[in-house]
Amino acid sequence: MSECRLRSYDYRRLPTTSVIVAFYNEAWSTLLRTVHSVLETAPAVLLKELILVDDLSDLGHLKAPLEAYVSRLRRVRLIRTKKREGLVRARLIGATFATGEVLTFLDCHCECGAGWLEPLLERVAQDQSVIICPVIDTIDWNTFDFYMQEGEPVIGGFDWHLTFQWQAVPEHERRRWKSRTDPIRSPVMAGGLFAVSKKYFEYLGTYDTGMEVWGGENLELSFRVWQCGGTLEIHPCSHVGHVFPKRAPYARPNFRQNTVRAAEVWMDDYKEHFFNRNPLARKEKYGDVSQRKLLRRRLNCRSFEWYLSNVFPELRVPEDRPGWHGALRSLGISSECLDYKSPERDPTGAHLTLFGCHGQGGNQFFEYTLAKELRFSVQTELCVMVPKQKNHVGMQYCPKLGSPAPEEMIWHFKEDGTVYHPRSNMCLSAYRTAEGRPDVEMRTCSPGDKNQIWRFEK
Ligand code: UD2
Ligand code: MN
Repeated sequence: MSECRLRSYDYRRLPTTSVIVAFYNEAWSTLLRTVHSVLETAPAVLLKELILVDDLSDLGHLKAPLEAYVSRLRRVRLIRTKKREGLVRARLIGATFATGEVLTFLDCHCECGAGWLEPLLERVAQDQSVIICPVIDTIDWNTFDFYMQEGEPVIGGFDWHLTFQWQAVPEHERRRWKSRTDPIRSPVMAGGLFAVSKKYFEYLGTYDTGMEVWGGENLELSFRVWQCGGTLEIHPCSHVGHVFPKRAPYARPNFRQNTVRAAEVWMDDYKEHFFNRNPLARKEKYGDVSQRKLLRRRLNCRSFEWYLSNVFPELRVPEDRPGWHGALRSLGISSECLDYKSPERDPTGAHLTLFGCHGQGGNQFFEYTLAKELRFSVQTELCVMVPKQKNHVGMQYCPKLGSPAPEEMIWHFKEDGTVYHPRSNMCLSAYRTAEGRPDVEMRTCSPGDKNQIWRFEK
């Protein structure tokens, strides 16, 4: 942004930083692109060191060749972990070697944009209790071109499955700004790229070291900083490119355990909405979180309810009334449940079908609300509806928070299990296609027809 180019910084007033990059089996070119872009863009007076943490990689080029290469570079340190730690503990091991006042974390396949560091350091200097992230631009996975996010940056959010997602800046945040270069508050961070005062990070309890390999730590740190009195922001003048690969260079076993740890410690009773949608998480062995709960008490942190109403009011809190949420099993074709097919999975655009009940929530989780909507909420809030003049069942964005649902989205889910749609005067029915595939459509209601009877089950 032109406004960003016009800003100038007094280096004497900015804190110094250590940049920490943990890596596991990263390619030579992407790792070195990260290293050199930090060295070329970070003002020498501000960069104490760049700490590379090898999380016990086994690729040959990361052994002696990397060591030799790095030894020729000033201010770059290479640390090796003694066992595979996962990104949380690898980053923390790096942090123990940091001599700068601010810790700046990056992934190992990044390219820093010109002037990325100064706004981050300036913000930490202004307010010690801020975790500040750059805008994350995309480095194309095929061509390795750098694509800068144009216009207003996106911020971080999540749904009740606790999957991270990007979202637009809400109106109440935009109203808070005095200029386009103001930092933007974000409910959660993507995870990899941020700067934080070393002292404050330690005060906050660094990371949950019970988290393994990958995932979930970004939500945990985000909840924690907000609930414990700090803020999480994205600086629109700081840009860092990141490769979002099709496939990571390492196996990512399930990270449910990490997510459950975050939910158990920070979400109070709201964690139930997550568990309802993810029954496997309820059974997950997540280890001991007593120290983290103690930390929460010691820092006198606020409730998740406070977080939701003050930091993330856009997130609709599900009703999840007993008996009115879960998988919708058909009594007629009793092995099958209502199942959402995303547009990528179903190019015909029907979006709703039947699929063998799997008991794992996800695409089979629906909620019947007091407003008589049938809601599905992975990423966005979708409502089951019947388009005008059609007898097929579809999905559309639910009405905005606080607005009533249009008639197409209103259902009478009766005690006898029929799901009646007043607007079309028809009932949701299971049936088999000509090829014998189970599916759903709207049909004239016929009392007693098992194909029109549905049960929510957990
Ligand atoms: C995103 C974050 C990432 C992290 C992750 C959730 C961005 C741009 N990226 O996924 O930083 O927060 O969400 O956990 O926000 N690594 C290790 N040891 C391991 C596994 C990974 O050191 O066992 C390193 C890895 O080499 C990389 C960093 O940790 O430098 C993050 O891993 P990633 O790039 O595979 O994660 P990403 O970008 O898909
Ligand atoms: Mn990454």
